[in-house]
Amino acid sequence: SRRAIALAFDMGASSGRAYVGELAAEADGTRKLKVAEMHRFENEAVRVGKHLHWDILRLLQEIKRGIRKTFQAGYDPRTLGIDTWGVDFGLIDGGGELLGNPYHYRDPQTEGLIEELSARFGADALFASSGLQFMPFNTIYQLYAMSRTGSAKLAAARTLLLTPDLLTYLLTGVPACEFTMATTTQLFDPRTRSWNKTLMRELGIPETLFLEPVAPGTRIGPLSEEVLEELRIPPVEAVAVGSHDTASAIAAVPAGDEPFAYLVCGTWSLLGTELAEPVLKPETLALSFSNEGGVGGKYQLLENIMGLWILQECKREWDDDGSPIGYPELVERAEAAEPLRSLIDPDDARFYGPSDMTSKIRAFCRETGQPEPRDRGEFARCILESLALRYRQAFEQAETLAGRKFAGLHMVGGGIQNKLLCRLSAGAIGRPVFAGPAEASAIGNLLLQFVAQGEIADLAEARRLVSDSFPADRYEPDDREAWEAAYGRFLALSAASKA
Ligand code: ADP
Ligand code: LRH
Repeated sequence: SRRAIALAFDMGASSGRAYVGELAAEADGTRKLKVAEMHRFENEAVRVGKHLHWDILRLLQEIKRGIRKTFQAGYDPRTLGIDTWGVDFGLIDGGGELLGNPYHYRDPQTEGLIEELSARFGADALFASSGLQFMPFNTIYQLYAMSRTGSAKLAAARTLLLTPDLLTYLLTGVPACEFTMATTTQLFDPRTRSWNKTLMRELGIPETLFLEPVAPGTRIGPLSEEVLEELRIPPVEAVAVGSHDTASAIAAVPAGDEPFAYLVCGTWSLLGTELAEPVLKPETLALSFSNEGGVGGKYQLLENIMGLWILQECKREWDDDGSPIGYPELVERAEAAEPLRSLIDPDDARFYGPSDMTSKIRAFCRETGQPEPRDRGEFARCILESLALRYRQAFEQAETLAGRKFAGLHMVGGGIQNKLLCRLSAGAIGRPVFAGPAEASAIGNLLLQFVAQGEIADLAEARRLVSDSFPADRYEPDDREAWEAAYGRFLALSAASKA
């Protein structure tokens, strides 16, 4: 029989990667998860006229390349799973074909729609019906933008597939809708755990587009004959994992039975805690927290924070200017820069859109009476310290909303390769940070495939396997007084910039 091997595709907004995972018994009888990177590729928005798109067929091509490389390396995965960023989707016509290139969630078409729908339905009612923080990218605003402009694609569509479901469909021909992704749309009602069809009707969004969600760990079907022939591989079965990358990452947080706080640190920073039920009270909305569906029937009470996107965009600017710089060097320069010289509010709306990031940061500093960063090290330091202070705010808000205290913060995701950020976060929060694994989304993705394969029983067993297989790094808080003063400054300037 085939060994317990699975292949995960984790598609982030900045890069995609393929990880193969194998459950292997150690000499002492314990099981460990061994992972190896098979493929990695860049991902970015493509601008076409006024719109931003994902190059979805290129992503499909990279997935095929990753599958081929995995078999060439001698692995024989039984299953394959895909997780991606949330909210985005492709539309399928009556003949089963994809209607055009999906929009990128930073497409400007949703500008002003949060305000419009909140005024029309009432912010509290709108929030209670989805449990989600109002983010301009949520699927509801994207579909409403299409419906109110009479989109021909929307009119021709028969089925909506969220990005991981779309990529799985392109490989298998089987349309499906996975639960954790469904909960990022703001059209899914956590109270009834079903689609909010009344809201869809009122917004001119055809309710027939939406399939019944399936739970993470559901087997979807074999890769199509065409794909098997093209790649010359034996049958592989696609599994719906925690298909939202955030849900997959949280599934791989090496926490035990105690309540815990996590930070999924990539393009976005998602900070929160895991609960059995959503928290739909007005305070959740007031603090801009979301209740997203998680693996194992859990709910994730978390806040979307702008995250390393700001640094990514500065780096892109420098790279495009012809003097490229790598993250390790950027972090070194930040390390050498003067501490706490100037701070920004990372969630200021101006930082959401692409381009001109260094000018936006300089303008924020000017407007708030702080010195402007002068070089790359100072820009990076300003972004990282501001994020760390913002994490403290979200950490405390999560404690308040959940009515719990956390011993420390588990940090996972690509951002933890930035050790300076981990250290600053421990300092700002005043609690230890437990960092790892960096490839949490890919690992969580693999774990759910092993659940589908019958190799792992549940989420608790999955997390034990992570802590046995990938020891976390620990960062201790330092310099209490300096951080307290900085936090006061941060709160004042973020309040001032909102006013
Ligand atoms: P996503 O899944 O959203 O594409 P990742 O989890 O891959 O994002 O994290 C990407 C971020 O990780 C980058 O924005 C960058 O700030 C950080 N990063 C990646 N590699 C390094 C590195 N070698 N050193 C420091 N930071 C890094
Ligand atoms: C992080 C993430 C986040 C949001 C955003 C669109 O990659 O999935 O949870 O949904 O992307």
